[in-house]
Amino acid sequence: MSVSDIGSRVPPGQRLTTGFPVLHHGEVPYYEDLSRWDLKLFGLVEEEATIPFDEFMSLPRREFVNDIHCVTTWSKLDNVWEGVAVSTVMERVKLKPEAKYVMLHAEHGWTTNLPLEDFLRETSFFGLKHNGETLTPEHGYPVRMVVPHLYFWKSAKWLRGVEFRATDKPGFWERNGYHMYGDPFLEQRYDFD
Ligand SMILES: Nc1nc2c(c(=O)[nH]1)N[C@H]1C(S)=C(S)[C@@H](COP(=O)(O)O)O[C@H]1N2
Ligand SMILES: [Mo]
Repeated sequence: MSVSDIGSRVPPGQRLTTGFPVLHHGEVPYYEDLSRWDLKLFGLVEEEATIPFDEFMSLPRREFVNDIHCVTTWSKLDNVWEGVAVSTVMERVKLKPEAKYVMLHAEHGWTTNLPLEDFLRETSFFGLKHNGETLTPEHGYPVRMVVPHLYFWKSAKWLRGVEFRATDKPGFWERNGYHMYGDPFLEQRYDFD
């Protein structure tokens, strides 16, 4: 790959890292009993669904390759993930027509918001492995959302719920000054950007 190709993949104000920094608010959850883990699909759906851990682990998986961009200015190219496609999980629910936004709910009540169409994009997925290794607790084990076309804070670690909503509502960082959408190529870092 030429240097100019790499240049077009790195959004303004970002620099490359080959490491995998760990960033979050609050405590890393260490699960002792995953039989109590589940993923809830709720809100504007005909019937809410709960997917228990064993069932989620047996869903068909795919490889996804992407670049990730953290609002704190690091970008990491060529990540290889194993994950479950959003379309696979969405087979469990039927959306009501009013559903236009998604709130992702993580452990400890952490949340982040995004438009439904960005959640449904073919490049968004439920991540289980990164570069060949099962996610570490620090990076979101057992399941994290990955939405690579938005700043990485939208990629909720320790995901436990997906809520379908008619209206947008700020999640944790969005209430604390971050942008409601967060396109890295438009440098939508803070709410005034
Ligand atoms: N549950 C949860 N998910 C989260 C966060 C968090 O605080 N809690 N932080 C976000 C932020 S700000 C970033 S940059 C990425 C960092 O992911 P990483 O630690 O795997 O690099 O996770 C995102 N997902
Ligand atoms: Mo972040």
